[in-house]
Amino acid sequence: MRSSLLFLQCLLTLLLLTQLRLSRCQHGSEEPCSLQIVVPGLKGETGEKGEKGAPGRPGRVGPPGEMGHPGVKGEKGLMGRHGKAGPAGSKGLKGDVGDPGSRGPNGAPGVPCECAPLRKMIGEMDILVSQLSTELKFIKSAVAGVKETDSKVYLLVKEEKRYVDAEVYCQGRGGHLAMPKDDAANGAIASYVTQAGLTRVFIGINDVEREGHFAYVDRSPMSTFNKWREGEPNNAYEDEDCAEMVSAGGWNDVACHLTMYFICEFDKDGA
Ligand SMILES: [Ca+2]
Ligand SMILES: [Ca+2]
Repeated sequence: MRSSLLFLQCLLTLLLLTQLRLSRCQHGSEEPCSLQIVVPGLKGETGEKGEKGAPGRPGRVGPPGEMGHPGVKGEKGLMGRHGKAGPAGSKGLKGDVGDPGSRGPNGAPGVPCECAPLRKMIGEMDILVSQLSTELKFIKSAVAGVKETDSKVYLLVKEEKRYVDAEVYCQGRGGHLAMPKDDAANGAIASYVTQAGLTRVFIGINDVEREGHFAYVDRSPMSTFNKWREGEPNNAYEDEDCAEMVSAGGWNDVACHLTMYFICEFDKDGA
């Protein structure tokens, strides 16, 4: 290494001397230009060691080193801060029905209705009418012994009277002696007589005004309907101008001066 440096120094010195000689020739000296070869002298003695030179410039950056070995796992760090809230999730399923809540407070009092007393009165009257109807029905059937159809009320009067007096009695109460004008009415009267255990009662039929031409006691004419028994009316002894009903419902003309029980009839509509 050291010898190589020395050789390189000698070579450089020789080259420098050659150039110096050439430059003198070109600058027009009077002497003819001739090429002289300078031969280096003998190697001198080794000089004294020089002083330490200034530090050299920093070298170039070297290539990256190899990847190191993985280090030992460190200890677990402290818990980080809370992250930001995530997006809302999807809607969940419907839950079960909850328990009933407690009872709420009472509402405000309502507005008093003026018709309330009237309703109460009507309600009480309805009850009263119902009671009176029941009582009247009882009096009619059990006490007075009344029988009735859809349009008539019949009353058996257990007082023996002549025909004329019986009619006066009935008229005094707003009616007449019973005037059966159809099977329904005749049947009702007949059952009434039978239930009373009677065999004969006066009814409102007579031929007082004209013999043989019977009419009802209110002077209304007789229709085709009649319940004359077999062989009646016979005007027996030419003295039978009034009529009676026997228990089976048949009619018979009898003397008006006889006295017997009788049946009054009253219109339900009061006419
Ligand atoms: Ca007669
Ligand atoms: Ca007769």
